[in-house]
Amino acid sequence: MSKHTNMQRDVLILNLEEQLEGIAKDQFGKVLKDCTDREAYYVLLEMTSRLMDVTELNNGEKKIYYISMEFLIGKLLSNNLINLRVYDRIKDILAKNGKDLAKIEEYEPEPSLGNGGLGRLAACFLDSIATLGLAGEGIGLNYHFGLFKQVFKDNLQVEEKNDWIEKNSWLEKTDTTFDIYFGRKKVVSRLYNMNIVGYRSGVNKLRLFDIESIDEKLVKEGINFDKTKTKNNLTLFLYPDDSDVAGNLLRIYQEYFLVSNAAHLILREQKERQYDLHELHNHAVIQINDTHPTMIIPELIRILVEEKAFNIDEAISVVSKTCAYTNHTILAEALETWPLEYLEKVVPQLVPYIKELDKRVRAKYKSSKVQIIDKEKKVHMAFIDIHYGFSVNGVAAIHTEILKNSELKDFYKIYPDKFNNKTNGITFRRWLFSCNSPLTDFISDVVGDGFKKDATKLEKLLEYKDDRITLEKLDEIKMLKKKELAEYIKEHENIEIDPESIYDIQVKRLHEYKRQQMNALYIIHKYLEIKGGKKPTRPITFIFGAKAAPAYVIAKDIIHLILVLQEIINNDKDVNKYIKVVMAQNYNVSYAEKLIPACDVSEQISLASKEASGTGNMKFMLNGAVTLGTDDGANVEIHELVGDDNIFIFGASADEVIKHYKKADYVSKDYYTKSPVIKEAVDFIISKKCLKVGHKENLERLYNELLNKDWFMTLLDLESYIKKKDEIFEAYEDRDRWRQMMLVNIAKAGFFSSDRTIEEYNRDIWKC
Ligand code: 7GP
Repeated sequence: MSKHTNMQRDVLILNLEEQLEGIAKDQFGKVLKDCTDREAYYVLLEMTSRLMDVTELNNGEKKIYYISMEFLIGKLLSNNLINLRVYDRIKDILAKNGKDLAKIEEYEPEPSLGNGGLGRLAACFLDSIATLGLAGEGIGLNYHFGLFKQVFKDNLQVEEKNDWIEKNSWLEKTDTTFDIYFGRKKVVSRLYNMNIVGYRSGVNKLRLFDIESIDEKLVKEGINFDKTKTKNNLTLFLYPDDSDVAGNLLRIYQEYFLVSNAAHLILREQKERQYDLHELHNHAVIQINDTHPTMIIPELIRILVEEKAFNIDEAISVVSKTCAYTNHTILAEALETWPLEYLEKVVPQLVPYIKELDKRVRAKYKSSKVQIIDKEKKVHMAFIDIHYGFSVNGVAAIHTEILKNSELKDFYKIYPDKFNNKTNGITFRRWLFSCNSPLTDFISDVVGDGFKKDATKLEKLLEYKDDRITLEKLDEIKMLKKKELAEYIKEHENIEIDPESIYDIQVKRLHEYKRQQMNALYIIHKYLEIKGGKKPTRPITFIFGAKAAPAYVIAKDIIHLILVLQEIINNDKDVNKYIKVVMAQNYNVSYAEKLIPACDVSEQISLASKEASGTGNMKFMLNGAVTLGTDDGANVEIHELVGDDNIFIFGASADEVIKHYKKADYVSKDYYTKSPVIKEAVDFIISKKCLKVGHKENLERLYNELLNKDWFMTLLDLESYIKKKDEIFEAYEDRDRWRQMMLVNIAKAGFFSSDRTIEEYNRDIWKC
């Protein structure tokens, strides 16, 4: 079989041009040259799918099942071409036919099957698992409209559905269907597959489950739909608005639908391979991506007991040896706890098993802090994972330490050996080779292309730290990418930006702890300085990209403030020569691929202790941006790697912040009253100027929030942020020094390859 597939593959690759012409003729009755870009996209889609179909499947005695409610995979065409090693040839053939791959790619719809970090990490992991030749699958849901599409109207975020599924796509409909029961209510699922091809390696599958009875017409306006019609709405959207009970229940329906399908699939595969289910842990390892898929634990136990004649002790034992849990956040509100009564409503068949798991914990441990079901009858999903999984990992060194020493301290005491750290990583195929080919090619010219398989080889660049030609070339590539971005922003946002200005970029989900509001306050400060006659040495372009959860009111108010500043500043002739503001609309993976290579200053300014890791920080560094950040998440490790001279760190430490929370002694108003600089910036939010273009309700709410609550301590760090930010902009003027910083950041980014992360998962947890 394998020799056969290899041969088929070689034949296809040898005749790429002929193949493409053949497909163009079949599908559109034209030669490739005459196809529109959209048609060319479908031709490439077919060609690439054929190539993947004849690439060998990764195989192994033990398989990894990475279960996640989110896989933020992004567009796939370029990435697949790179991993199949035909990218350059395809580009050449297209060029010969007067076509540009970048333009063709614009026609590929972006699947939006994730919110942010957690979902994008899952996608990077699938790429690395396949690349390392490990047999592993992602299991998730096929949301028809994914996460919403963001548009700005009247300086406010409006949510629309993102209709990403086309007739021809990477999705492959399979014959696999399962009956999934919610109590006595049944829905029929269907499995769709996507191929995930590794770099110079084999293929794995992403399994996406859908319901057969979906009704897209349920969506009325924007993203509003009847949340109670579960038989028809289960896979319409990712994360329904969970601000009401119906939203919460739907979320539980989705979670159970995911894990029950996963359990059926895994057990069916064990049977096909004729493995003894008592040995499940030797043939399968299930990585639970945050708490959302936690119900896989009681669900597997239930099936083993009710359908496979296990006794309960055996079932619990084997499942506990198979499941491992990753924690991605310490924000209390993000650690899921479901009212038992909700679970009783949605999945009554699981409740006796959850109660049994709880009973066993109670019999062993007296402390109320480790009980699965608490006094208010809420089920702590993470606690199920920790008690009944064999591994618990955080996603950056400092995050894992915080879990061990404060957030999950009581569990660490019981199970010290379960806890381990796996610092996140990113796939360099997407975040360097594909999004920044000029930089990739240049690095290959300088140090050879060994870094493409072993990212730590990037360190060889350090030998060129004082080489003027290398440094100038790096700068030239940055300028090229900045110009490309300026064109894109002109086209998509209708804002003109100056490639000679410093690009200061903050892109990530909108959340108070990430502190986009602090960045906005700096911009206000700068604006007022310029108005007062103090001009920056060089123009600065402040760029944001962020979606706010539809029900997260203050996050939407922060977007509003940024859009208001964009309008005021960009239209003010005295100021817009020096600063501009861009709030990118509908920030997603494709937009990130354009923004990141063009960035000078990477904003990573979360309140220390709150950002579990961050992965954008790694992408920026890899593309030669310099970080302005707090000692939080993976910034700490970036700081250690590049040293004090190549990063700009400010603000309170994680320890200080944790102490403030413990003592409850942070009062934002004190900072406001004491500092004229802070007061002036905060007051501007409700100034006449802002109220003229913005909405009173939103701006006043945000102002009051900052003054009277400020749970994520914006004002605590604002002064040191302003100081450091002025410093980094000044540092940019020492062009030689800045170029060296760029080089050091790129050279030290190798550690953050997700191939390294996955090797560690495999070495310590999966053992495949
Ligand atoms: C994110 C974390 O906020 C981010 O710091 C981390 O880099 C990323 O996961 C990957 O580990 N968390 C989420 O995106 C999320 O949804 C809630 O967490 C459970």
